[in-house]
Amino acid sequence: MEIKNQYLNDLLVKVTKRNAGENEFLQAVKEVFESLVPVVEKRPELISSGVIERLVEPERFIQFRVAWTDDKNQVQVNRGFRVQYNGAIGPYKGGLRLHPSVCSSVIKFLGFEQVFKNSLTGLPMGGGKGGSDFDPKGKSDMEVMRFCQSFMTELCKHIGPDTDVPAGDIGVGGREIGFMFGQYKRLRNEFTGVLTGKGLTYGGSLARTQATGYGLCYFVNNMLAAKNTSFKGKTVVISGSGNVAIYAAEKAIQLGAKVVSVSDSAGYIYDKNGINVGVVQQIKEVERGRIKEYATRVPGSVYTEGNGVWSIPCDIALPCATQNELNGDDAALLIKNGVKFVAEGANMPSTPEAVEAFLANDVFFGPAKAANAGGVATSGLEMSQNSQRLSWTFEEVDAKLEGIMKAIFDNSTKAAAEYTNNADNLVAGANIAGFLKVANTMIAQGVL
Ligand code: NDP
Ligand code: 2IT
Repeated sequence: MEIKNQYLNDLLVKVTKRNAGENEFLQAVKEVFESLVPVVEKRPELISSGVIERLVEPERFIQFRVAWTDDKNQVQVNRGFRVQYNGAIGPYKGGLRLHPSVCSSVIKFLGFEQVFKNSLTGLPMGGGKGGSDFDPKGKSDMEVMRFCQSFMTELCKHIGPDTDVPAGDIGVGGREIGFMFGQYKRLRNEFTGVLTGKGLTYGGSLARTQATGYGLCYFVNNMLAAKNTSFKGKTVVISGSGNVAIYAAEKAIQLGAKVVSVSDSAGYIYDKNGINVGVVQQIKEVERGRIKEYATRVPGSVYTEGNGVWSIPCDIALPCATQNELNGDDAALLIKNGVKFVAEGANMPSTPEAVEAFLANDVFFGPAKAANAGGVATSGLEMSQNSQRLSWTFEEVDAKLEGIMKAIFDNSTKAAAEYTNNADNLVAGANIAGFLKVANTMIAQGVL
């Protein structure tokens, strides 16, 4: 489908040629361009300043070899990445992903989206992302440590507390951040807040572990309130069983909902009595096992192989695993089964066909850039605490997070109403609100 603006359409053709085959990246760019149609029509100076041409080209893209030795003394080689996508409004900021599917397209789509997401948080953070095709599954702690040390030995040349501050993402949690922080400190002889998601004894923030999942539910709470309802008594389907899924489930339950599913890349659990988050945490956070185990421990729950989690009837669906995990057919099934709210904990989990189906069928849809921004926002709060050499209480951080999610919802709604006459179009609203702050700043700073 063509974009209904000649300039944006021509630019997309150029971007498609220049980034041939990078499908995830092109998918993310196209979605933003569709949202920007009314913006460039209203503000032609955005075209003459070349700000959109500049935004689709990362400021810096670093790729490097990561060699490490496994437990059998065999040398292994992985590919490492860091994209410093846009630094207009603050130091580059964004997670590191360790997953076999990581490639330049995945890193660039994540970095591109991070620019708008970080802008929406209201905090001074540019956008970046990184990672490697290293697969942590089945690796020993010492193998993970040797990989992380080798990865940081190169990455440390490019990052710093005022330059670029990485954090976690898929496959990167407290263990990996600890190994990377230790290696950075050793190589630079410097104790600084160069990473977020750190342990509490060396500069980590309370509530960062919970922040993405909790933030997602705070965002959904605003969506529900706008429709005069709440989480109370609602049935929630969640995909994934990692960091985001676990704390989304915990908060949804606290707010009165029944969460009936979790999943991993092998299959999903349906628990009609409501998911027991403690059991999921034991399997995933402590044992690093497979979600299939849940069914052997919780009577009445059922495990099914494959990606059928979206066939479970629900009021609210929260995709919290990975990109393109919810396609047009899944969306049609959710709609048929009565879903009313969908919000993205993962980055770009819904395909364009799925998003289109939700918007066309009156499903209130919270896009990733807005709905999962609580994680990076709390990383921003961790950076502030590190700068002050102070730590705030859990309650202080959690209250700030809730306030930030409300502001993101309000700003996205306002931009949607102003540019599309439909305050519920949060896809357009989040893209436009996130974009305008970065674009205006880039224009103010000159041609760079
Ligand atoms: P985790 O590594 O903690 O968990 C990832 C979960 O997603 C696991 O259950 C994993 O299953 C599943 N998953 C990963 N890849 C696939 C795949 N290809 N197909 C099916 N399932 C898959 O990661 P997070 O919870 O941190 O991240 C989940 C999503 O949330 C990602 O999209 C991430 O970018 C996004 N996000 C994360 C933030 C954070 O602060 N951590 C902040 C904002 C967004 P399996 O174990 O089988 O691989
Ligand atoms: O996608 C994301 O926003 C993250 N993985 C969190 C990034 C961060 O810097 O906390």
